[in-house]
Amino acid sequence: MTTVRTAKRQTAMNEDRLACLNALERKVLWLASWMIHNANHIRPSRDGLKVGGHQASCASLTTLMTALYFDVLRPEDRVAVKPHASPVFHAIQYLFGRQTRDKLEAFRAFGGAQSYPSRTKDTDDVDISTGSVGLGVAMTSFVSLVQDYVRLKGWLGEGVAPGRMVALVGDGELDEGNIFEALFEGWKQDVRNVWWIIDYNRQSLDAVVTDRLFGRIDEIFRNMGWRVVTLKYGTRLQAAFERPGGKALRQWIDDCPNSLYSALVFQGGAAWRKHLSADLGGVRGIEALLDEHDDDALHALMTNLAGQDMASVLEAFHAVDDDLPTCFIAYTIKGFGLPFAGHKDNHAGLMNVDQMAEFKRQNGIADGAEWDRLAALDRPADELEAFIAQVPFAARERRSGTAPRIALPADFPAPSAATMSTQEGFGRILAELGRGESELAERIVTTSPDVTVSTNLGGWVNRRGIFSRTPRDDVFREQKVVSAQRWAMSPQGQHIELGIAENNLFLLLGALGLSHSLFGARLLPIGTLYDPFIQRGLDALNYACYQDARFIVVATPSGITLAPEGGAHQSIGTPLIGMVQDGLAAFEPAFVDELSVILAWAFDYLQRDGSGESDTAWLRDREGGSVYLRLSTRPVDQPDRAPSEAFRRSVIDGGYWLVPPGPGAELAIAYSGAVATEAIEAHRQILEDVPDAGLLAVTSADRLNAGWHAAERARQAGTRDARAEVEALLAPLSPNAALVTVLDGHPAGLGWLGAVRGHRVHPLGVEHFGQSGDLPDLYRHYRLDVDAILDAAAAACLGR
Ligand SMILES: Cc1ncc(C[n+]2csc(CCOP(=O)(O)OP(=O)(O)O)c2C)c(N)n1
Ligand SMILES: [Mg+2]
Repeated sequence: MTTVRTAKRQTAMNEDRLACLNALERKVLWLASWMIHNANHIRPSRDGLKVGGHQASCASLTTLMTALYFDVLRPEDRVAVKPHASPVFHAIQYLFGRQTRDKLEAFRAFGGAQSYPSRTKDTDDVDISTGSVGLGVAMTSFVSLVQDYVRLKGWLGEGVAPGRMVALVGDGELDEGNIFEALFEGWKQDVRNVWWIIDYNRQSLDAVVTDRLFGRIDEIFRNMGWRVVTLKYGTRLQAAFERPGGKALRQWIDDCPNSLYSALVFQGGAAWRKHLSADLGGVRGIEALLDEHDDDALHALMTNLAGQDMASVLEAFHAVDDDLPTCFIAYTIKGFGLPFAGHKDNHAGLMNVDQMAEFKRQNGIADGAEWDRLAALDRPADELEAFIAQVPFAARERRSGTAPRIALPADFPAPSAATMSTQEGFGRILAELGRGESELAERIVTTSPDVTVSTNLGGWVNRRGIFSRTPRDDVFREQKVVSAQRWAMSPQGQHIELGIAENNLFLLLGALGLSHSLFGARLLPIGTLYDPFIQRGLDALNYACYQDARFIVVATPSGITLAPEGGAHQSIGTPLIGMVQDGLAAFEPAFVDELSVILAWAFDYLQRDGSGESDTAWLRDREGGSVYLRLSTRPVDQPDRAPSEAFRRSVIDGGYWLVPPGPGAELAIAYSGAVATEAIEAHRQILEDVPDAGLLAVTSADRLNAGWHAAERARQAGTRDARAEVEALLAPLSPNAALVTVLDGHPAGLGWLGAVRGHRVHPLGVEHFGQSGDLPDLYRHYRLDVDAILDAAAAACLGR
C-alpha cells in the first residue's frame, strides 16, 4: 500500500518536473530567438552590416540544453557549447539570474553577450570557449585528461568528485579532422568522463548531411571504446509504433532519405499525409492513424524526434552513471518549432518581422514582456522560480576559480659551457629542475607530440616519469635493454606523451593551462615541438590563447639553421606568428644565459592575473600570458659574463646592446637568435671602418614591438613623456643612422625597427622555401652569412 502511494507520488513529482522543464524549454527557445531578432531587427544599425545569429541552430539544441542545465548536470561538470547555440546558453544563464538583460539586448554588440560563448569576454561563466568548430569538442577530452592528472596527484580538493566533460556537437562539426585526432589520442590516454552529445539535425551550413554517414560515425566511436547511445524517436512516435501499422510506419521513417524528411518537416501536415497515404495507405492501421490526427497533430507526431523530446532526453542522460566516454547521437530538427524548420537554407535564416509576430503570439508574449524571465508559461512563475533554485548545476556560485601561485626558487638553473645551443640549454635547465624537489618542479608538466627526446626533454622525463592513469611498466628496462630513456608510466608521472598531432599538443596545452581556473590546481605546462609545425596547430594555439590558458611552448629547431633537415622542416614565418599572436610573449634568445633568465621569468609571467606590479609600463605584464621560445640546435659560443639585474631586465624587455654604439653612431647591426655568430663576426670586421657601430641583441622582437605600439598609443592619448624600451635603445644612434637587421626568419620580423626613429633599414632574412645543406652553404645562399651582413652594411653606408 505504502509503496503504491510512494510510486504514485514519485510519478506526480516526475510529471511536475517534466512540466517545469517543458515550460523552461519553451522560454529558452523564446529568449534565444528574441535575442537574435532584437539584435537584427530592433536594435538600430549604424553600419549597414547584417548582425546575424542562428535561430535554427539554437532551436535544434534547446531541449538537450534545457535538460542538461536544469536537470542533468552537476556543479563539477563542464560544458563546451556548440558555438552557434550561444544564445541558448545566454538565455539559460539569464534564467539562472547569472546574465543580465542588458547583455542579452546587446547580443553581438560591443560589451554584450558574445556571438560564440567566450571564457574571457562573456561574464556568465563560460566553461570552455567555442567558435572555431571542432576545437571545443576536442577540448573536452583533454580537459578530462587534465582533471585526471590533478585528481590522481591529489590536487583536486577534498571531496571534489570528478566532473563530466560535455561537448554539444553539431553534426557538421564532425567533418573537422581534429575531432578524430582527439578521439584517437583520448583512447590512447584512456580518457574517462567525457560526453559528446551530437545534435544530429542532418544539416550543416550549406547542406543536408549524407544519409550513409551515421552508421560510420557510430562505428568509429565504438571502435574507440566509447558507448554510443542513439536517441532517435520521441515518446509519441514510439507509442505510435506500438499501434497496428506501427512497424511499417517506423520502417518508412527509417528508410526516408534525410533530404526528403527535411523537406516534409518544412512543408508540414498535409505533405506528410500525402506521402504516408501514397506509400502506406494499404497497410492496416495507417488509415486510422491518419484519420485520428489533423494536419497539425500529424506534423507534431512525425517530427517527434528523441533529441527534442524532453522525457526521452532525460531518460537517456540519467541512464548513464559510470565514467565510460559516451557519445549520444540525438536526432533533432534544425529550426524545430520555428517557421523554417527543416528548410535546407535555414542555417543563417532569421524569422522576419511577421514571422516573429506570429511566434510571439504563439508564445503568448505580451508587448513589453519580451524579456520577462518566466511570464506566459503554463506553470506559475513562483513554482518555476522554486524549481530553478534547486537546480544542481547552479549550486556553485562561481564556477571558474583560481589557485595560489607557485613559489619560484631564487636560484634558477643557469647551465654554462663554452659552446652550447639554446635547445641543449633548455634540456639542461629542465633536467636540473627535475633533479630537485621544489614546488616549481612538482607543478611543471611537460608534453610533446612524439618529439620529446629530439627536443631535449629526455633528461627531465627520465627524472619525473610519464603520466598514465594506471601504472605501466617500462618493458625495455625490465628486459635490460640498454637505453638512455627511462620511460616508466604512472599517475605520478609529469610528462604527457602525445602521438604526432600538433593540434592535440596545443589543445592539451590549452587544457593544462586552464587547470587553475577549471580545477583550482595550478600547473606550469611546457610543450615542445619543431618550430615549423606550429603552423599545423596554429588554430588550436590561437584558441588556447583566446581562452587565456597559460603555458610555455618551446619550438626547436627553427629556421634554415636546422640545415640538413631540409626545406620541409624549415620555418620562415614563425617569428611573425610570435609577434602577432595575442596572449603569447615570444622570445628568440641566442645565448643560454638569456634563455635561463627568460624561463625563470616565464614561470612567473604564466601565473599573473592582473593584480600586482607590472615589470614595464608598456606591456601586458600585469595580466601575464603564455610564452613562446624559438630555439635552435646550432651550437653557439657563449659569452663569459655574470648576468646583472639590468641585463635580466633588458632580456625580458626584448633587447640590449651586446656592443653599445658610440654617441651619434651611423650604423648598427641588430640580430635575433642563432645568427648571433655571423652578426658578431661581421660587426667585428665593420668596426675597422665604422668604429662606433653598435651591435644590438634582440631577445624578443615581440615585446619590443608591443612596447613601441603601446607607448605610441599612450602619447596619442596625452601621456607626452611615454617612452618605449626600443625607443630608448635606439636613442644613442644618429637620426641618419642605418640599421642592418639579421634574422633566421622572415626579414619583416626585425625590419620594423627602422620605423621606430626613422632609421633606414637593410633587413636580412629568409623569404623562400629552404632546402637541405650545411650552414655555410645555406647562409650564403639565403644571405645570412658574414659577407651578406657586410654587403648590407656597405650599401647602408653608401646610401647615407
Ligand atoms: C573552423 C570553422 N569553419 C567554419 C565555420 C563556419 N560555420 C559555423 S557553423 C557551420 C556549420 C555547422 O553545422 P553543424 O555543426 O551541423 O551545426 P548546426 O546544424 O547545428 O547549425 C560552419 C561551417 C566555423 N565556425 N569554424
Ligand atoms: Mg547540423
